[in-house]
Amino acid sequence: MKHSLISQFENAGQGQVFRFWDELSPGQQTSLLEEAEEIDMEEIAQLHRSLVLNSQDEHHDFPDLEPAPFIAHPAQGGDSSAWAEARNVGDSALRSGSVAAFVVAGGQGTRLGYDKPKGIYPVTPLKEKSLFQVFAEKIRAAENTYETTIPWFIMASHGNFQDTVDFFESNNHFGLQSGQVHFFRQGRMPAIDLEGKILLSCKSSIAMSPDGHGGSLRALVRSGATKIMEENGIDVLSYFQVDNPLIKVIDPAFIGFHLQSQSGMSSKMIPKAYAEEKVGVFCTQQDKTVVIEYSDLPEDLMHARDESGQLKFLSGSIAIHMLSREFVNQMGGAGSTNTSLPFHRADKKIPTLDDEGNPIEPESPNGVKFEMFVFDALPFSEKTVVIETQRSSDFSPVKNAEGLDSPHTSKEDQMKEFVSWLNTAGEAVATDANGVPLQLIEVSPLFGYDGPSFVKSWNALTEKPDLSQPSYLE
Ligand code: UD2
Repeated sequence: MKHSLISQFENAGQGQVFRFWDELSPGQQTSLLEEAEEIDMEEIAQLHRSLVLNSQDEHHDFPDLEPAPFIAHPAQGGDSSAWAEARNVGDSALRSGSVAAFVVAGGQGTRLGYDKPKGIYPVTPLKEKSLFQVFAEKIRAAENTYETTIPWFIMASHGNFQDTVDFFESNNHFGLQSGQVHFFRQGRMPAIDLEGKILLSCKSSIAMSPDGHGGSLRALVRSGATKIMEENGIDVLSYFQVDNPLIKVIDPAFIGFHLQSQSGMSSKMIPKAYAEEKVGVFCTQQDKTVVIEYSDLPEDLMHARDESGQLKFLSGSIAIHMLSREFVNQMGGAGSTNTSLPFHRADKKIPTLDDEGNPIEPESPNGVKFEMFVFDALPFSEKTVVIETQRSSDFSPVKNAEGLDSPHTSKEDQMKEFVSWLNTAGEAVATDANGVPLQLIEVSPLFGYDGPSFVKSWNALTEKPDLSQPSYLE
């Protein structure tokens, strides 16, 4: 007898998913059915209608868009007493153990040309520590400072989950307790062709891909992460992306501003370096804070300038957020209201099969993937706050193999920050014209994670290293 799911797919015009059914082994049939079960066919049909057939829906014009307000950093004229107060609030929250870290690590790292989970990628200048190790050590450093435990939630995708878990296990969780590191999988969505047909990647498998970092909100709820938070008295999640080794994983001032404003979701911004920089932009639309992704921002707005000649839409989103547990529950499907994030369309080259089962390796996009973006949750947060941060101490992502935002630029930026801490400690360091030290320098987060913590450890050293040689401070 035909499986009822197969009939459902046929009735929805998606019978092609099972066209090689009779050639499959029983094990392959089961796994194909399991994938098919994850798919909401009504949702796929609706996305095909709205994002493919009526694709002008994706190209908005923004008549009422204004730059979003933000709290300026003290180094840029912000109110230093307000920052000190926020920091105190954040310090107390950390000491009381109500903060956890959360990294989204489900992306595919295609631009970097790396086929392992991106968190495994070596990024530090001297020791070649992986991204995951850098984050783990920053968490441990904060734990030491606040005499607390900071749980860490890690979202991986179906494709990289096991490799991610294995990497942590084989490295003893980089000194964290295994019980404080919580891994979970994000959801996935099938790719479709332009006619709306779900594509196969091989005879026994559907072309599924991660549902975007916006999928993290429902995955946090579905995986039980928000339950774990509740049981452990965790109220806020410090959200960051896996590609940014410079991130302040734990930032008391940011935590403080978030808590003071009773916000569901808060964000950090940096002034964009140039108009076309590939970061979203914080804007206000009908009294709500929104992020408009760089690819959606119309050219004229991207280049618009204010009276002083500065970019009008200056606030770059660097994907660093604070999320309250309650807000995650609300957005992730555990609340009483049904709030879901919109999907965005990405046209991709999707390897698939022809009707005879021969593989097709397309040379131009042949299908569409769907992703949710976490920043689309911002307008759902009743209150929200955007604070300014400094690029030099929070943002230098590794995205491309070479050029901008590459391992090379990120290592240089890490070393420039280490040099600035050494300078604060009164130590002169020989650098080139860009401030990059002439010899490799690396500072373990456990030695120092910002100016003050570094200076403290530096002053306690009985023997200072010779900085005219490659130096590692740990
Ligand atoms: C993102 C932002 C951009 C800017 C920039 C800063 C979007 C659409 N754009 O650009 O505005 O803030 O970052 O660096 O987000 N990920 C998952 N699951 C997925 C997809 C992605 O976990 O299904 C993770 C991925 O592992 C990475 C992060 O999300 O940590 C960012 O993904 P990306 O590389 O696609 O984002 P990017 O660089 O286009």
